[in-house]
Parts: sequence; structure tokens; C-alpha cells
Amino acid sequence: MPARKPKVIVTRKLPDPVETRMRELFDTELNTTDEPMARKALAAAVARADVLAPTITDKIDARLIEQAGPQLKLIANFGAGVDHIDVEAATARGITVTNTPGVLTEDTADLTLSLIMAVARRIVEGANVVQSGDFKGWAPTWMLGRRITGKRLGIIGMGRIGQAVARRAKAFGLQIHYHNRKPVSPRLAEELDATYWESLDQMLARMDIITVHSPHTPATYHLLSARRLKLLPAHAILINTARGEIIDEAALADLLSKGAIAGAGLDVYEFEPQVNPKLLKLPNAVLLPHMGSSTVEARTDMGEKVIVNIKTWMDGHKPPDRVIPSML
Ligand code: 8YV
Repeated sequence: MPARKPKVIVTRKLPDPVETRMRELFDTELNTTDEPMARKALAAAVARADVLAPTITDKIDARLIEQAGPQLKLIANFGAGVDHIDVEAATARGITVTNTPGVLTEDTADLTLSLIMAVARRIVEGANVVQSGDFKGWAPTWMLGRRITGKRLGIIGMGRIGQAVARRAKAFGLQIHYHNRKPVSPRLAEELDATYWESLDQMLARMDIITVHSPHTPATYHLLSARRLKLLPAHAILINTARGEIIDEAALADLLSKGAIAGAGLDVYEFEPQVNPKLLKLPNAVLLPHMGSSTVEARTDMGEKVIVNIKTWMDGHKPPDRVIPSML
């Protein structure tokens, strides 16, 4: 830890109050253009910075970490997911990695429920009809969606966000099912009236709605593979507000266009920001531009977490949100 103020390089524009506070506390370099930093600029940043504050749009892989100067001691990520950072390579070089868990849970869960509603009740299609001036009047058999109440929701990944989704879904009358590395506590299972499925395959075949809330790790890459997607009933809808890489996007696009899956609500994509062109044409796909945590409150709190992690490190303590490779 340097005696002077640490040099903190922030890769993207952050909310104003966050940037102001960072400039007060640290020797902060901001990205005023908000253009994602090119590889060369990132390499130059890790060569000079004591702390890098990146986001999901920066690929911090082992090769980039090799280019870091010996002074780089902390990567304080603005975001909960750290799949864009080679945490093992960083840790091996004595660089601590932190993230911003907890503060985007409720907003991401809200967006998940919005997508469930949007797909099941055809909200975007309906809104488009009105906005394009094509609304000719009510009809008994027009714009029919599917009821939410009483349906089976299968949650993949029952961490903070999965649980927040379950709480909301229960209030909507959905039956809660989940697949996770291990079952939740008996108290929580009772509170949510949640059924644990050890076998993901078995759960997929029996759900009306599936929603993904696991982190993207080597173990969850294409967890919803073409084979597994085929297990879904034809009336099922699939929601993903976690990471695109967890679903084989090409296989999903094929199944949706054939009507083998009824609909999908996606906020994240396998090759973000590229979206499979087949998906773009489908009326049964509601596609959002990675907005799970995009509320003023969440983004400000995420920035606050970044600051607390840097400040704690600067004061010689262990930052609260350290990412430990063995926990990934
Ligand atoms: C963030 C997210 O906006 O926190 C995450 O993991 O997916 C998003 O909600 C993004 O990661 C910012 O880096």
C-alpha cells in the first residue's frame, strides 16, 4: 500500500457522486468519454495503477495481468459478476479482486419478474401494437398470453438473486422449484415453500418457467446446452438475467423459432453486445440490453462498494468484498 494517495484508474464513467468521492479520496483517473477502454489502454492502465476499477466491459485475462506493474495490488470491480476477470491469475500475482455483491440483488430480481410478465403476457408486443397506431379495438381471442399464477417456476442458482426472485414469485402465486449446488436451509425452504431438484435435467422437464441466476464459471458455461434446452416443455419460457454464456444462445434461438420453447426473456447474451440475429426477429423473445442493475440506486451503491473496498485496502485492512478463487 503506497503512503501517497493510491492511483486509481476507473475504466468507465460512474455515477457523478461516486466519481466526486473517488476524486476526494484517491488519485483518481476517470474515463470522461465513457468509451470502453481498448486493450492497449487497459494494458497501460494496469502498468501504472495501484488500483484498477473495471466493469464487465473490460477483459482482465491472464495476459493482461502479466502486463501489470508490481504496484497493482487491487482490482476493485464495479459489478457483482467477475467472469471477465481471471481471479486466479490476479491472486497468484498478489492482486486482490473485489466485487459489489448485495446492492443489485433487488433490482435484478425486479427485472427478472418484469421479463417473466413481459413474455407470458406479451407486454412488449402489445405496447408495440398501440405505439405503431395499429390498435383496432379489443377482441376476445386476440393477444392472449399465459397465466402466471399457479405455474411452476424453476430457479437455477439459489444465491441472493435467486432467493429475491423466489420471494417475489411466491407473491405472484408461482410454485417455487430450484436447482442449486446444495439445498437452501430448511427455514428458507419452508418460507419460500421451495422444492429442491438435485437433477437439473429432471427439473427442466417439469417447469413452466425457468430463470437463470448462477454465476458464469467454467462449471456453468452452457449449463443450458442444446441437449438440456430440448428437455423443456414446449409451453415453457426461459428467462436469463445472469450471464449469456450459461445458455447455448444459438440452440435457444433455433428452438424458439421452431416453437419448441414458447418464449424467452433475455437481459444478457453469449457474445454481448452482439445478439444472435435469429433472436432479433422473434416476437416471442423479449430482449433487454443488460439492465439488471441499471437503477440510479444500485449503480450508486455499487460505486459506494467500490470506494469502501479501495478505502479499506488503502487503510491496511482486508476489503470486505474479496473474491476468493476457491469460492468461484
Ligand atoms: C453490472 C452485472 O451492471 O454486477 C453484475 O454482475 O451483471 C451488472 O448488473 C455489470 O456487471 C457492471 O460491471
